[in-house]
Amino acid sequence: MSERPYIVGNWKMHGTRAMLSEARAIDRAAERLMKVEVALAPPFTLIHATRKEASLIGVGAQDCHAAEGGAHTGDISAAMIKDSGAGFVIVGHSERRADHGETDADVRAKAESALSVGLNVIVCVGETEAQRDAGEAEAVVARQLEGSLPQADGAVAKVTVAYEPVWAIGTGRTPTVEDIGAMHRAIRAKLVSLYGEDGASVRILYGGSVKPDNAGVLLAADEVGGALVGGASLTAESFLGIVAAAH
Ligand code: G2H
Repeated sequence: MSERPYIVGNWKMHGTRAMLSEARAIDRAAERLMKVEVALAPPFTLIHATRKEASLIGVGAQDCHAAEGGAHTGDISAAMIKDSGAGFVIVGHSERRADHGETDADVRAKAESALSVGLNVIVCVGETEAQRDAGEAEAVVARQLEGSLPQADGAVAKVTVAYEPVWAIGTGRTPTVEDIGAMHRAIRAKLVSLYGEDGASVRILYGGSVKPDNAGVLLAADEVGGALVGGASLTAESFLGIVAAAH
């Protein structure tokens, strides 16, 4: 596993060009924080400009279509994302699974399309509150990993997994460090069973209400290789607070 924690900001459907100043400030600080790998996933409309403004951090997209191109009004292909300057794409975020009915098979197809054009992928998984209450959290996540992870040759080297319990997203609630550790260990075991020993090197991020004041504790949980950050990535000040906690 890479030694450096990976902290990724997911701006979701936030941001106009006025927010590029935040990306610039994050990029400037990243120069001083080389022990952490920092990346932002702005909306599609800001990928190119963010890449131009920020030269040190990674820049990625929040989704892609699985097809190479064609009659898919409003969609964006992996090749277009790569062409706009991105280096990775997030796939299978629970908001996409819920808002757009994306299945594990859809997520896998998107991931494989992204890999085929040379992008890295962050594959998101996570249980709902009802599934956790029913004691099904690990089984649900295992099923999502089995169905969503790309299987193409060499995929393992380009994949990051983000564990985001749906009930912790944007709610201010987080699992305990013990629960995060237990889930991340279960994800690690599944990665090794799916990918063989290379699965031991895949980074597993935690996501869901990560803030500057809880990041240190959450990032210290077992097998946590970084964080996928939503709300707290929207200003340089709070995002850099998380980056500093990972340093
Ligand atoms: C989880 C996370 C970022 P937030 O979706 O992907 O969002 O940090 O706002 O809970």
